[in-house]
Amino acid sequence: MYFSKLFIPILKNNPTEAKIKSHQLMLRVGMIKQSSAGIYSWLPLGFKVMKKIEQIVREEQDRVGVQEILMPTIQSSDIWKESGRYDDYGEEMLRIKDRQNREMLYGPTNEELVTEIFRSSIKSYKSLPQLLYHIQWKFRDELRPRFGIMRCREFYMKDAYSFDLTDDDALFSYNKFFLSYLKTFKRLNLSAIPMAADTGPIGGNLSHEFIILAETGESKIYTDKRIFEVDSEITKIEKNSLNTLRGEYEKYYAVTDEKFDKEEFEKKVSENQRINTKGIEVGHIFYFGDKYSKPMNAAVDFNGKKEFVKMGSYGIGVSRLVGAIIEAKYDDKDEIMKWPISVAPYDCAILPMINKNDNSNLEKSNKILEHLNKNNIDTIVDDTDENISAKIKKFNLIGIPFQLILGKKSEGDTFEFREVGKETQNLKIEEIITQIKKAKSN
Ligand code: 5CA
Repeated sequence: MYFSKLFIPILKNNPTEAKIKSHQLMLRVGMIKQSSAGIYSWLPLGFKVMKKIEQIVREEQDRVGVQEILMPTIQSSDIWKESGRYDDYGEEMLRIKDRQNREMLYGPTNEELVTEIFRSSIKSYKSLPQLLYHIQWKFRDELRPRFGIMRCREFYMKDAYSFDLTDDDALFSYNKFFLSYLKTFKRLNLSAIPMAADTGPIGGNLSHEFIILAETGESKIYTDKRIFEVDSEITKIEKNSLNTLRGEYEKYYAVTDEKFDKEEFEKKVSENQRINTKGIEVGHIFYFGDKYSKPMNAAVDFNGKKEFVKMGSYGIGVSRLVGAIIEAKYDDKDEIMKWPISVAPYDCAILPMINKNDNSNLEKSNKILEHLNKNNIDTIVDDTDENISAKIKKFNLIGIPFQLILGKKSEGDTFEFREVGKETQNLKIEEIITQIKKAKSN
């Protein structure tokens, strides 16, 4: 792929309207474009990253047996009246009328719709558990949309829903998602910590937010720093091991603002272990029993007895994660971004020094490009006539993890090559391929 042919509208300077680094960088390198307050178009670079995140989220849901569906963005108000949330949800809900004057809405979340789908087909406890998810746009008319795609009005979310017969089974489902979230965030190269959280308009009494620490985050958190050392490695999904895993985290005090109790914090956490900072909520899981199944009459037959199913819901902010990764990885002082290779828009950038009357480096680039592509290394060539230091500066911002520089130092069959932010090496093409492949397989 050639840079000059791509739609990557780079800005010379940081846009002044952006207050945090992820918002600045996303506008600066042309990942997104605002279309109205809190609503964005995703341009090729940003969209590529988001799609890769989405795919990792999907694979980790599939791996634990959650079934993918796709529900619409527009919902009927009827089911929300049944659950009682139509009035409760307030002004955050975008309400629409169709030409028949029917009250519709743009879904801010899907508990009602998925319950309606479930109750229309599942009648026996033998079909339980049912675990369903979709990845779909949501709309919340936030009072103060800000920080770009971090708190916006239209955003992309993975939301999953579990249906079980008993509380005990439902907690097993909850713990299953708990583990799968730890794995998902690990694959995204993020350290996201589960913290006891408030349930807000979703409801229920058990809930965890998955938080990554960041000064620019909007969630205040209070935690024991030993929680960062808990080992999340569990391979078998069994009831006991899952209970133990969640227990390992719950040993340590870790809560969000609404759950904070100063006395408890000071009693449970010694002064030198206390962390009181801010974080970004990238996921949120809830257990709410029969909060929706009862008013909406979603029940199964259990040996002749009618049982309302026990439900939970599990969200990941797929679009927010793009910004969250930038907050975690971007060094805005030196203006260096490095995407984790699992979500990078390209694996490698070839940066040739191009002189007016000499096309040789561009020709070399084409050959290397072909070679890398054959090895499934997604590569971009900067074929513009900018000077080499401008190209390096630009690609340090774009954050492609590997750079192959065709300048003075690349001679014969060795090339100047580096992982962004690390020392430059002189390597043969085969060595370069091995290094990139190794990074991709980790
Ligand atoms: N139905 C439940 C779980 S599926 C639910 O809606 N949970 S939520 O409200 O916590 O949202 C899930 C995730 O979506 C959050 O953890 C956050 O990462 C993301 N999110 C929520 N609101 C916004 C927003 N305004 N902008 C960007 N991402 C958001």
